[in-house]
Amino acid sequence: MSATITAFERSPDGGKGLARDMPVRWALEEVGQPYNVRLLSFKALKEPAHLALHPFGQIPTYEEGELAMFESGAIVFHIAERHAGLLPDDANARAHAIMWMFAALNTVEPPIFNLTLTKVLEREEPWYEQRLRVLENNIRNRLGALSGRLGDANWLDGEFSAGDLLMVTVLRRLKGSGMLDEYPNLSAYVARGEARPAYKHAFDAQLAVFTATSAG
Ligand code: GTB
Repeated sequence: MSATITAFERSPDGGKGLARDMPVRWALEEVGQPYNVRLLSFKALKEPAHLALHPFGQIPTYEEGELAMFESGAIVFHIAERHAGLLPDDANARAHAIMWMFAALNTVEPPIFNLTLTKVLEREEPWYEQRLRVLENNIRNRLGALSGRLGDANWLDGEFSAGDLLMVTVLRRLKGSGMLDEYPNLSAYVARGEARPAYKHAFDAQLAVFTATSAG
């Protein structure tokens, strides 16, 4: 039975693939699993039917038979555990891939997310520019360390894994900021992720939702 995920009926990013259904779609494409998508309005996110699946009233969710889940990282992990292609068989290599999944979401994403929040919510504050510099510095600290670790490797730890999938997803949020361009190996890493056929299928699928809903 194909899984069903939820996504925005009309994503605020205009189809740039920044909403969190994107890593779930990408993971499903990587492991060759078909899926259905239930599109939700912002209003529907906070209605009882969806809150029963997701206590915080967000996307994405994942339903597969009796199983219902929320949290994109946990969903990607579940997909990676159930199907070959996103986690190595070797126990230590697998542990490393899982470590990179957490590093992406717990260590690299928070400073990037903070910058996004500040740009949206604190633009009018007198200390805005100062805060921006601090947040950008925090991000550069993470990017510098990540860049150093990646070096000239294609992926973070051997073969492409769910760790790379989430790291590329997180780094994509910096596109347009210019910061990623300061680290050519990270820019190339993101480009390698985006060049994967599974990524392209996932990206096109989420873009098609936006194109269809904005046409009418
Ligand atoms: N930790 C959760 C996860 O990883 O699944 C976070 C889920 C989450 O943040 N969902 C957001 C949501 O449903 C959408 S992805 N928000 C609606 C709400 O809270 O009411 C976050 C997001 C939204 C929009 C853009 N964008 O426009 O660029 C990017 C990312």
